[in-house]
Amino acid sequence: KKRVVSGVQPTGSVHLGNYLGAIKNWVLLQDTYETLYFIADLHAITLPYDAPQLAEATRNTAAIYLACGVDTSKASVFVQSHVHAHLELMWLLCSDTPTGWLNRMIQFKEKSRKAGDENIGAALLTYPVLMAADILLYQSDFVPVGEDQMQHLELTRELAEKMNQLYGGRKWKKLGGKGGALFKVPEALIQPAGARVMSLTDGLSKMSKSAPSDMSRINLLDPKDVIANKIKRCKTDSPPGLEFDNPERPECNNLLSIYQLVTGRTKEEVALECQNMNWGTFKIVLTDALVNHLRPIQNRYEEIIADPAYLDQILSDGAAKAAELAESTLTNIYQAKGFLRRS
Ligand code: AQP
Repeated sequence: KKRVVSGVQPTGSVHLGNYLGAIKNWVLLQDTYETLYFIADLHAITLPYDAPQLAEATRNTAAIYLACGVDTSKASVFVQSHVHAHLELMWLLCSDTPTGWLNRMIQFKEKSRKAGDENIGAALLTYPVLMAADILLYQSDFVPVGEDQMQHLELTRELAEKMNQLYGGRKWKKLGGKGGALFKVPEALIQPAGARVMSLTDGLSKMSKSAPSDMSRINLLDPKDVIANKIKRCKTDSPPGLEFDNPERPECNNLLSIYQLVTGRTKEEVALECQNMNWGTFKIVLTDALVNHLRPIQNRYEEIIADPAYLDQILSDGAAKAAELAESTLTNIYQAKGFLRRS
């Protein structure tokens, strides 16, 4: 089976964008691919964060994966920091990553501008190298990525090629290795259309954990009345009827897309159903659809979080499995970079 690796950061609460853009697709992928889904806690510390909350947020995010349907009989679920190989490989990759590549990253430029100079740790700059390590460590074939992560995946691919060229093949063989490529060059697994969920208060920005207003997102664990209130107050417009794909009506397109994704209907069906609806009616329909879709997830989440021993076991099994898969890549890269072998 081809291998897929992905993760979500335990920063803030998981929202509808993370779910529709990532976790919901993971559940489909686990039937076809060998899948590894991690909670990206090491990535979560690249911007100022709240240390006393990190452990709990990590557990909660793991529980959300399971509640959304990630099945540990098919997928490995683990905490990134529990598999030390991620950090080791990152350092080994860092020495061959030109800082110019990192300075070019749009996300680095944007996040550092927002955070202010004094808050930018070196980890924000090296974040894409850790992401490359997450992927290359497992010789992943595919990485499900949204548009926002395409540039980082491209850097991962360039880095894999560079490492293969610098240290792989005959050079590796001379050092006692098997030769050939050290790293598989991963491909992007393009997300299904419509999976970019936009903010409820601005149809041109993506729904995001770090947006200051909670009114801009639906969190997966929001209770019914909170969802109803957020939808009631979300940004709309005045033209009659509702339609997809009108660039003048980004909020309308976003809310219809959300409706389509949570009801599982086709775009044509939704377009037909909503073409003559007014906002008042649609908001009630959308709220019901969201509440109904999220209720079973929220119920499962409550069961999982109430049983810490079960969750601990899953995370421990997942980390053991991942560490085993990671070991051979790590051994190979230490050897190819000329390190003295541990006896
Ligand atoms: N709005 C979104 N629509 C679709 N997919 C989204 N993702 C995030 N926002 C949307 C996808 O969720 C996965 C995990 O994201 P992450 O936790 O690594 O961080 P992120 O991409 O930075 O997500 P956030 O929630 O928006 O956090 P901040 O506010 O920190 O930027 C990824 O697959 C991502 O594509």
